[in-house]
Amino acid sequence: MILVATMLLVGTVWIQGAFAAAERTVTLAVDHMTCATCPFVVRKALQQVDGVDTVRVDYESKTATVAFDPEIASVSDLTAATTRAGYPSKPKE
Ligand SMILES: [Cu+2]
Repeated sequence: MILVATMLLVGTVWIQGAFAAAERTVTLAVDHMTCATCPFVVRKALQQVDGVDTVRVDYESKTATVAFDPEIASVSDLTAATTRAGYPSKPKE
């Protein structure tokens, strides 16, 4: 009986762990990207935010797609980071 309870407990912890590791992806519409160098600045700014995993910036569509851990970072952390770098952004609809 104790063994079953322990297994259930371990199972619960494991599931919570899996949830905590779940990433969220958001696409941001980024302003002021006027030349081909801008995406590198935007990408660097986003990569410096704690909890950010991958960043893909697309100059053509003026967007940044960011995969991040929602337990650590929020969308507003991301938009604040690009804004500080000179590129205001907001979640794309
Ligand atoms: Cu530029």
